[in-house]
Amino acid sequence: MEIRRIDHQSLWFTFGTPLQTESLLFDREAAKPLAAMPTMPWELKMADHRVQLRYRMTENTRVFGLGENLRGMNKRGGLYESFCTDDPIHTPGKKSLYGAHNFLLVDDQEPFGLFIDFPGKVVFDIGFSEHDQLVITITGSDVDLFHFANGTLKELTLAFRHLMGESYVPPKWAFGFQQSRWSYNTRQEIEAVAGGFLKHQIPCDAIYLDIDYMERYKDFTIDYHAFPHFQQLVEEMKEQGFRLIPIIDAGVRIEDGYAVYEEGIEKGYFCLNPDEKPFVAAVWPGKVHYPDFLNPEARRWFGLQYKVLTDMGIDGFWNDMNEPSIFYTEDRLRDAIQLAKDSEEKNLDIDTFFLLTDSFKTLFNHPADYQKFYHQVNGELMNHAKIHNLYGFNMTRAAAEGLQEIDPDRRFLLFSRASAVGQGRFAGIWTGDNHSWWEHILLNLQMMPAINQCGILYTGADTGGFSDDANAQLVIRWSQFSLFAPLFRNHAALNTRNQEPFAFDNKTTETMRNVIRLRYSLIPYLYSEYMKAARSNGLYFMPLCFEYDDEPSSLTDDQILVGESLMSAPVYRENARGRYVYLPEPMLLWRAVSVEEGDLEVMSAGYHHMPVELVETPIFIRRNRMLVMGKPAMNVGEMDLSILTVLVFIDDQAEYVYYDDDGISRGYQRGAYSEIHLKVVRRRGEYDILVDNRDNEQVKTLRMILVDPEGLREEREVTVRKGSMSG
Ligand code: MIG
Repeated sequence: MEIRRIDHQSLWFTFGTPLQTESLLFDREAAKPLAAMPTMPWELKMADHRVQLRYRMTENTRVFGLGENLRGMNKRGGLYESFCTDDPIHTPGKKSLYGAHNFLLVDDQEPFGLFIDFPGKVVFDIGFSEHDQLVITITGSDVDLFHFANGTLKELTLAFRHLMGESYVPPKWAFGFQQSRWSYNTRQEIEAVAGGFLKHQIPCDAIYLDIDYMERYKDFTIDYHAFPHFQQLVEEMKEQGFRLIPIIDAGVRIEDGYAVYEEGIEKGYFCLNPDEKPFVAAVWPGKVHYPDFLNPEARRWFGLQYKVLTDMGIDGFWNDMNEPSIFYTEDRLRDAIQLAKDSEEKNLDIDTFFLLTDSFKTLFNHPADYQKFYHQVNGELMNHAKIHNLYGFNMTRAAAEGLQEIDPDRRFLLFSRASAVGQGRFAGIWTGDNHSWWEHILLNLQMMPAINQCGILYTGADTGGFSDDANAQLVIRWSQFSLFAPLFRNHAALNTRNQEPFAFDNKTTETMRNVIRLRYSLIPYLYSEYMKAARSNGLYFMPLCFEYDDEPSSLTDDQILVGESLMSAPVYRENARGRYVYLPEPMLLWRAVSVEEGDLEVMSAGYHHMPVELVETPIFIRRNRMLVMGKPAMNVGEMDLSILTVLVFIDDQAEYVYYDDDGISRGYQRGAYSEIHLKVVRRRGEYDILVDNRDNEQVKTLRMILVDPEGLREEREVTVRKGSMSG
């Protein structure tokens, strides 16, 4: 074991010779070797080719992190397995979802963070087997481990994020509303959906193409029967304000004459059997090979395939099935069929009957199938199970790097289903196949901050729920939460009820129009917060206890902070006309009915029952903070940001840095962005407004709405030109 100190907060332990996962990027040379083992809060055990960490929890210990996972924000009481899994039923007993996010924060007298840089399975038993024991079992003995200490939960997260590197930045239009469904099957259906948004005057920036746009589910092909003149469709849609976002699956269909397949075979870019023939599994296209994304050449090859679509005007993608999902392997299916044949004439007893049905039921993503194939890593064959959690990561990295090579200065929308730590540098994620269940609104909220802690900032859930049928109320309430998420996308599964904003009754259409317009009005703030978080390795969503020290804040896990000014406390129970909220300090509640309407009410610190009608979105503005809003339009590109409304809840002094840029290029990395520094001081009922607008060329009008702790409201209009001013 080697131990090094990276900085005053971060220690690095190496066991054996770990694979370089590239989850973290930092100056490894600068880390200083330590001669002796420092005193650590946890105990270490190494046996049977495993590394195990054990920590004794007190009654008050809380554990945060673990990214995309089930249960509440405090992970205590659960058993979790990091092993990227395509599990479409997110019930509380499940141990793995699509991501492997091995970062956790132990909130105790002396808080600490741990990141386990290991690409195989890791088990986190957080007081599940024994209520006071946190046990982390790493299924291997070659691992890098990072320990973070000397700071608050927020500081420890930032220290970890600092080692990971800057998070992915999507184009600004990706903050617009997005509509998806599995599938809009034809050109006509896409045009009808776009027409629905236009007819009902509901803003929308993107419409999704699920697997049926492809020819026989072959990546980088188009089914021209269903989508004639595809490129023209892409252009027409763009003229109407909609971008089309196609899905890309991990598996490559085996089909003679299909160029991607043939080239992959020729160059040896697919995962292999032990006999070094390409491994075969079945997914949507039928039999496929999996590209070996761990091979840098294969990665570049696959990434450049996206050009087929970008050449036709496509600006964004979602990568799916990249855990990778396996429907079945040939031999496992053969065994199941054989068992069925053998059973045919028999009088099956209970055990043999279940053996038979299970042999079919367990075909899907069978754990043993992940041990059947190999990658080429540094010239050697490496078993997939050992690096499983890097697969989706490297597929997404392939896409990101390919897109960057295709068009170096352009930002593309890109998000993935499977993920691991480090992937946040390349793309976002969506949280996969949830259900149209009320419980999943809460789950969505609880996952968001943990996903951010792992460095993935661009994220959101299938709003309205993927599987099962949604009713209007669910879609509305869910949207009232998702309007705070960077990725605000309504998506539903095959054979479920339509759940587009205009798929229900007129009243619902009107409410959804208001909710989505509200989202657009928040984009100046949401984008500003996103960009600041991305550029400073900061957080966009946070649990209350990351900002407030009091006990109730650390117990609150159905409310979250959105950027530095807002708190969201959505209604997530059916038929509820309100909910309980906890306020760690006085806040201004805006019960937004629409951009233009809704009561403003100052709420005192403490617990409250808050009435919220179905048409109302509750938005909390923290004390001495500001919310910058713009005028909504039918899409992000059409928004006129020369007039901004700034809602300020002010006790004595509020400051805000409003960030903006061109939203499409990488120019911000070279300093091409603007910041307006706003400061409002309230003294004896008088306001001073200070504006510092160093780099902004545009003239802007700021409509300042100032609300004091008594709820007294004043309005000011400030015209901002280049330079500093006060008013
Ligand atoms: O096995 O492409 O999570 O969003 O609609 C299902 C069809 C495959 C799973 C994705 C979902 C998508 C669906 N896909």
